Amino acid sequence: MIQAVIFDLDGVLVDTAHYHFLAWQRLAKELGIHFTEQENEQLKGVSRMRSLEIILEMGNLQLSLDEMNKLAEKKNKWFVQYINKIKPDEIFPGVKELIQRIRESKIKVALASSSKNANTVLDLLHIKNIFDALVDGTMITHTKPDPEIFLLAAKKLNVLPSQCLVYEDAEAGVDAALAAGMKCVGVGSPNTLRSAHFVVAATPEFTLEKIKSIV
Ligand code: B16
Ligand code: MG
Repeated sequence: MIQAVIFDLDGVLVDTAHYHFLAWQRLAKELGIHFTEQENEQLKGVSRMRSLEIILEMGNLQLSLDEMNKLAEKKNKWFVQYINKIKPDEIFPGVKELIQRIRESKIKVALASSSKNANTVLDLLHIKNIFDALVDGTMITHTKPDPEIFLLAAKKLNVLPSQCLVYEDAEAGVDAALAAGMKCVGVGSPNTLRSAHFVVAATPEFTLEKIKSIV
């Protein structure tokens, strides 16, 4: 029986994944590297630095750590500019209601995002207080696909990993949930998320009734 549900943020609760893409694409363009939305799938869920490494590898570029830090900072500045315009109604339709129904049925709810900007996004969406626990990129050493982030969320909720269900839009996130020994709902395309236990096109499609039917 599922005792806790853990939500990823970018791409599961709100479309910040698109803003990450726009900021990385802008940086890639400056560096003369061609970078498509398809290639962006590899960046979802992984850390800022790892994302930059992947883009530099695509362009066969080798830079010093100092130069890389400056580029990562630049991308983050753009990303923060984009997300500062987020309004509370940008939360995906039906998501808030789903979280409320889960909580009413006494199942715990946590947020686990690799992003160091997760707190800002939660504030802008006015949803910080609907979670029993929060874990973000500032609290972990190893980013997804490492299971650390989800194991920490389970620990904070005081539940066993096997009693948790994770909602994830990233391949790296699905791998992290499975490595943590949790059940996983992939939100997005069955092609990219084929290792998840279930795949839906949008977060609320995996309803409370479906959560309760997991044995
Ligand atoms: P930041 P999630 C992840 O958030 C994003 O999917 C990923 O694209 C991003 O690189 C990562 O956060 C770090 O974000 O640069 O804001 O610290 O999907 O785990 O909620
Ligand atoms: Mg995500």
